[in-house]
Amino acid sequence: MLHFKTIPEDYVRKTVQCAQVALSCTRASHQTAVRGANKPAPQLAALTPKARSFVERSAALCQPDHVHVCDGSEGEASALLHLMQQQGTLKPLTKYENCWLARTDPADVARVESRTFICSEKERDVIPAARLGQKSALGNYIAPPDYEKVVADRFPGCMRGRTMYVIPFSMGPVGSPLSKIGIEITDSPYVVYSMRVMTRIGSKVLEALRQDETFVRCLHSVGTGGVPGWPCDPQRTVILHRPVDNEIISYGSGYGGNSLLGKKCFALRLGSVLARREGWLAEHMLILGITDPKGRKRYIAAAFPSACGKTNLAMMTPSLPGYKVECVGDDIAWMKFDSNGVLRAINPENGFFGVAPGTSADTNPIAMATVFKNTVFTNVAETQDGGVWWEGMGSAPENLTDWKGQPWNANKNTPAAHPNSRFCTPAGQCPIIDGDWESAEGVPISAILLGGRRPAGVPLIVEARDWKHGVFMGASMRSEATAAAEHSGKVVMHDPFAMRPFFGYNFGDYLKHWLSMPQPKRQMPKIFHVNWFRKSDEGKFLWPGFGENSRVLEWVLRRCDGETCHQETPLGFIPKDGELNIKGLGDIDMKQLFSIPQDFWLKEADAIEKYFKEEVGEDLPKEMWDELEILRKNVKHS
Ligand code: OXD
Ligand code: MN
Repeated sequence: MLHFKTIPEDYVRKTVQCAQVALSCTRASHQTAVRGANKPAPQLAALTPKARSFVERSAALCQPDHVHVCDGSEGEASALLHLMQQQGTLKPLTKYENCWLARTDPADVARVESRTFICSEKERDVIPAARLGQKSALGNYIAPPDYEKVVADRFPGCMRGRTMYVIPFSMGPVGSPLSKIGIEITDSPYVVYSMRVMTRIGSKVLEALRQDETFVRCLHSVGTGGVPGWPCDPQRTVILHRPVDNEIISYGSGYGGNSLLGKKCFALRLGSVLARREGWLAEHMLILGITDPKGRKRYIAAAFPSACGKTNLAMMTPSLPGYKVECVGDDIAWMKFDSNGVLRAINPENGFFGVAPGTSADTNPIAMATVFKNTVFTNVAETQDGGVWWEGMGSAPENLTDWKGQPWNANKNTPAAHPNSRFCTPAGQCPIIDGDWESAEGVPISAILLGGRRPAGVPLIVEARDWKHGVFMGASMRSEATAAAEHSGKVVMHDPFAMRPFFGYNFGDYLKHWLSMPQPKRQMPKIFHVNWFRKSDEGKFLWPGFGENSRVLEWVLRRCDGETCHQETPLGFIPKDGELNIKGLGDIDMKQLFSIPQDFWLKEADAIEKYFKEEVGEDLPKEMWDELEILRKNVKHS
């Protein structure tokens, strides 16, 4: 809980009762109204008592000049855009409709995992037994007194001279039984505008709050420092989560993953805790619908680490004739078994915060058809005619301005767009958005894919023998590091369930939660591990990927239908010879693509054992040790 004991009461009254707040640039829609001492400003009167108390305490702590409760209207959005242009945060991209370019401080470009903490009374609530008191690869723990201190060192008075925005937001369609509500308080108009894209915000959420007062408290400040137009405090950035109090506090960064608190902080870290408590799953997964040539539609959820192609798969244009893919979400899935035993998923988000580099008319034509209106681009390169460019989009136009605002010199070997540059775009304008993407009950999931970037040793697709084996596949996932966080180099990292940066609680308990899912009368989705990224000894990709991945999905669907198009291997089931449709693909080295090198897999089993022992220890469910032994035995006898 936030304690604001040192802030004088009359300050709260002054700020909150008298400062009906205003986007300083608009007069018409947001006039400052000075009210009588006992009357709350109308905006604050719209808040439920708990929400109001959160706002009042935050105002007392941060001491903003104004408080503005966001209504989510178009007028408010235009006022924010106007303000951000004045402040130098955004510039219009005149080539497109309602598109904007933001350049961050070069020190504020990615999620900061090393400064992201989960707070709980007991360290073991957060960190598996093997790493208690030490650095853990599966999350950072912060004790309650340290948490309080971090807040006390950063927040008092941090919004002086600024407006404090109050954003009521819903993760998931407003009113769905699977959705949850949060209130983010921030001093960043960029965050407000982006939250408006990425979540559902405003009056309709306040209305829903009146039915059920529960919400997650999210407090964010960009802090002081940074460059003109992009205030931030990279040296002192910190992202805190306190699940027991439904609280998230973030300081010092405006970058999406650290500041749009509905996304990673709420939907995954706090979400995973809520999901465990309430018996559902909050996962780092895309959701797609796929219709086969017979017109049967199924939904698939898929977990890949950041920047491994989730958006591409979610918006895939299938190369196989007669197939159609539709997108429900590209990053996060909240899934719950319904009363008929069907696993139902919603995308809690309302937009795509996608990695721009690598997105092109070849790799993701649907994303290209989505992002050139109503979008905020961050840290991409700018073309002379008011457009954008990034590596992988096609050949570079003349006279580019790079992501730092400098003329780009192709010979200098620095990227024009930052590798983690992003588009933030409304999901509803995706041309293949699924008809049921906002369905209150969620879409039924038939299969779950897990995967990562594995240049060596790991076959294109392997089906888990059963749920337990699938959980082991998730627990032992590894992938090459990408630019989405502050890691460097191409090191292959363990990233269980693609959730490594996003666990809200002890990973051993997370696995137990997954293992508890099968119950009588539940229809368990099949689980598969995929790897689009295997390379030949010469360093060439063995599989074309992108739209051709529909061939792999076709096999997945056939397996879901119970076809015996599989064969057993030491790792699980792979397509029987001739059963993966590669017609028309030319030269595909299926032998290498599906080979299971014994020495590689014995080493992999050792690496998994080391990881389990050193990172999890006695919190690892016994079932995982059993599965590891099965793997090792199978590989030895292969
Ligand atoms: C993301 C990430 O932004 O995973 O989705 O980093
Ligand atoms: Mn992600």
